[in-house]
Amino acid sequence: MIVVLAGGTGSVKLVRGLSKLLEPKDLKIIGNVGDNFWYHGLYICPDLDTIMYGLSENLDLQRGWGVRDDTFMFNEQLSQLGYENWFLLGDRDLATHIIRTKLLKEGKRLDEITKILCKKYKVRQEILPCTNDRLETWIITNKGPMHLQEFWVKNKAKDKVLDIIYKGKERAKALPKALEYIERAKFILVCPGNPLSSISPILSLKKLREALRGKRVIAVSPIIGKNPLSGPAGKMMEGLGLEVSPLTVAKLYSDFLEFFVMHSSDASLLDEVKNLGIKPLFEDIIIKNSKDEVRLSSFLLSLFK
Ligand code: FO1
Repeated sequence: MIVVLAGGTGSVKLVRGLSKLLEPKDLKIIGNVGDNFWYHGLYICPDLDTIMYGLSENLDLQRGWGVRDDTFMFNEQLSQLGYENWFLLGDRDLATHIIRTKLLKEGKRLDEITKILCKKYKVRQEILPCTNDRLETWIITNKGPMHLQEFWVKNKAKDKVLDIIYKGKERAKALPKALEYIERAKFILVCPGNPLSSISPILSLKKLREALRGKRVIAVSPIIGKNPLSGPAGKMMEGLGLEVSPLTVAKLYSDFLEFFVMHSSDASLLDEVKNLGIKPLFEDIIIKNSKDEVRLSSFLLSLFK
């Protein structure tokens, strides 16, 4: 059984690849909740939904989020009525948020709700939120603190990043089942998500990070050279005074990482990564289509045969 730590729109590609090579019971996904937020009275869980839609062939693969072939009448109507509409909720996608919010208001936990939604969407793999507690990624900028979605979607990442905090991390408890699966896993894969906003919220859960130490953990770099594969990782790293490089990611994960897969063009980092006590590997990590999803997934699986 393999556990995947997933966050952001890049993670779903590897999860989809692995799902084609493994029995559903052998693939457990622990999802980021740091970018969950309340919007117009609805509780939105973008990373959990992206995986759920990706595994049920409902994902809009072009955007990397939301439901394919969706329409945006609800959004247009909000705008016509003079309400904010900076976060696009597609008409089909809306059903997921309404059901989730209704179940939350009935007192169900986020892991229970995720299970119910996955069953409705006929997802056979288990998707777990990393915690049921409040854990939010906030960006401290020159314009003040703001939720990740406000920084990224509303303000288009134009503000200067001064710091990143994971609100609630001291009190949030890692989902016991997530810890159990990490313990039992043959290996744990850290997806090529933004290390600061998609993966670190998961790692900010003390027991979860501790559980990874001593386990076989492999990560795929979300950066090639100086360029993040997607999203605002570069801007965030620069804001925190970190070099935008796969090496920085290796350092961030160095207390638990066994293997780090980088793009073949980053081979010059071999010694520096080795010096961190991590085994460097070089591969074509660019995923352009479903063939690449399976190619990179089989490479990862072959390492633990
Ligand atoms: N990203 C955007 O850039 N603009 C949007 O309007 C937007 C809406 C949206 C709705 C549902 C959903 O599940 C994701 C959505 N995303 C949108 C993606 C999301 O903001 C981020 O890319 C993730 O949170 C990062 O993991």
